[in-house]
Amino acid sequence: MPSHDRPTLGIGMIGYSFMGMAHSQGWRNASSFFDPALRPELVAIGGRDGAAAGEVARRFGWQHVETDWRALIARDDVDLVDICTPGDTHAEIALAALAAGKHVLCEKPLANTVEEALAMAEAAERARADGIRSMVGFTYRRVPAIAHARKLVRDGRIGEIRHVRAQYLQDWLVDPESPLTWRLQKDRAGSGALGDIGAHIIDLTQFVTGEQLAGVSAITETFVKERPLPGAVHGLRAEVSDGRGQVTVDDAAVFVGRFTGGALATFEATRFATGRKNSIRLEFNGSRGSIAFDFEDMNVLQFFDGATPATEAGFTRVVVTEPEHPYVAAWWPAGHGLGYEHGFTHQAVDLLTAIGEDRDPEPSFADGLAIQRALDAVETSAASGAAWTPIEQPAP
Ligand code: SOE
Repeated sequence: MPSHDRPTLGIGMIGYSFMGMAHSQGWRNASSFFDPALRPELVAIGGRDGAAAGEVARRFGWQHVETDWRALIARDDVDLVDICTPGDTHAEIALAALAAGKHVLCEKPLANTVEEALAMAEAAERARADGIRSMVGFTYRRVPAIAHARKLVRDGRIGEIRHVRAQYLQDWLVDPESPLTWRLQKDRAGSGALGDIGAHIIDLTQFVTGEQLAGVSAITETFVKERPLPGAVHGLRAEVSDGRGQVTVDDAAVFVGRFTGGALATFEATRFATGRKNSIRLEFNGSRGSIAFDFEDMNVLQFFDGATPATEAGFTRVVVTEPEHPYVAAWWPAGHGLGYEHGFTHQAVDLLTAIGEDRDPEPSFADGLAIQRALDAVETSAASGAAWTPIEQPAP
């Protein structure tokens, strides 16, 4: 049972839109269902539009609103800075927060460039010496079925991994009149489908296999090159205005790769998979078995155990809602299932636990840097006509 005598950790979150709301409910629920070593206090939410940030503060229970992110970082009652803003601001905010001695949670991808990600990883490493922790928000690792897949792989249940198949499919840009929001601008988002959702499947495949992507050969495409400029924004929806502008990021990225352990991989990240809203499909084929996952059926893991006699073998539909499965015991009785938002609660709990127990949370900024290098290799390969492009590996 959650206890209420845990020491508190003051949270200051910058950004209040989609991710801001997802993180808000994560912080809110962390000590309601779980009992992490520290209890989060929702001290301040930051956003330039004070009225809009204030509305989110009222809905989720943030105590204060700051319209200047530097003022939020400077607050004595803020111990951890949670960055939920577009990628072009991650590095500046994270570096300032670390310099001020604050723990940092930063949304994915870590940054817009390898240079920024490197500076952030180095600053995080320096701050670590003073007990300051940092983590990058690849939340889908915390979907129970995915965490369970990693455990099966670690326990050797599928043996040596030969094939990795990963797709992240969305369709919210199929309409050519959909507005040119910040996610379609390279200077704000870094890249398109590649960094926004391709980064997730790179992280997930590395997380499940325990290996690193070693190199890639890639193609990318921008199917709709010009779109209406955005007008007024209402919550998560933007109106269109009269002008038009250039799309400066990829709409889709397709690449093959090789993992450090030798597995061959295919990746597809697209916002043009008509009818697919948020489908993350992963499959791992090993020498002893296979695992498959689809976020559209996120409480289920398909497991093929090669040790089963051929007459009885087949993919088993494992419903990942038992108390023995990762994260599940804290929630509902078996069979009741979890959703998209629960990953953000698990993320908050894992981070609070790591800080409270003086351990390094995962994924670290160094992990975020490794993924940034993979994204960069995909772009380099695509620009050169799909030439094989090795990815610089983290120091052992
Ligand atoms: C938009 O494509 C987006 O919100 C991503 O930015 C998130 O990381 C993913 O969870 C859902 O889609």
